[in-house]
Amino acid sequence: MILKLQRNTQGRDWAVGDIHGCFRQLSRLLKMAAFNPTCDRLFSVGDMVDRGADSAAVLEWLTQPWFHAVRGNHEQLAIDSLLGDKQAEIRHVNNGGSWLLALPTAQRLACLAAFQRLPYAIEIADGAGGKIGVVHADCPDNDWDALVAGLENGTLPDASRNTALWSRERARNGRGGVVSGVELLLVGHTPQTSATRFDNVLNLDTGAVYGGKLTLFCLNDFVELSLPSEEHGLMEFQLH
Ligand SMILES: [Mn+2]
Repeated sequence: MILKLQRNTQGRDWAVGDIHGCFRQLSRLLKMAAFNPTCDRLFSVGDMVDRGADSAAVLEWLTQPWFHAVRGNHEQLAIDSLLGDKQAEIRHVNNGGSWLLALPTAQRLACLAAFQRLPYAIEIADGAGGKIGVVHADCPDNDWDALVAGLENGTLPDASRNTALWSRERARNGRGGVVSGVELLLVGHTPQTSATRFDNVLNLDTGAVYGGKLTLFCLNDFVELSLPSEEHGLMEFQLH
């Protein structure tokens, strides 16, 4: 599954790093950005849920017409758990997913349906041949067009799917090479101190749920905007 969109000509496009249930923080950050839901759009690099305070709010966010997300490994664990995979359920709970089991059945099923609809990748075309890609962890084989074709044809190998959801190679090695077929690839998954660019891959996961910050990136002018986590802000306040 892949979602293909055209660049927004009516307003601004923003992308946000791993939210992990920090939806209140995201709301504050969107206010700072003067986000306008009537014309702007927001893209999530996935891992919207688990560990943070307000994971169940994901259902409300995913119904907004201006909010588009790719699937993260945490959404995949939730899907596998909800489909009855006991090992996935244990792994999910051990990774901050107990909120899901506490939900009423109707909401659990709504999460399953909403997460199963999440594409593995989003492509935003600028109409002049330029593309921005969004995927949770990384683009397999540094080949965007092959990823898109594999998703469209249903022929993506499991190893490539795992790379898209789980790989940390690029963040660990510092350099993983240029991804062909896109001007810029937006990812998350491996927390960085600040939004970090490896070749044409920009990692927007700045560890909001680990006391870091939540980061927005504007696709129109490449401006970044970050908000420290509330816990971190409180600590600073007490120290002064
Ligand atoms: Mn992840």
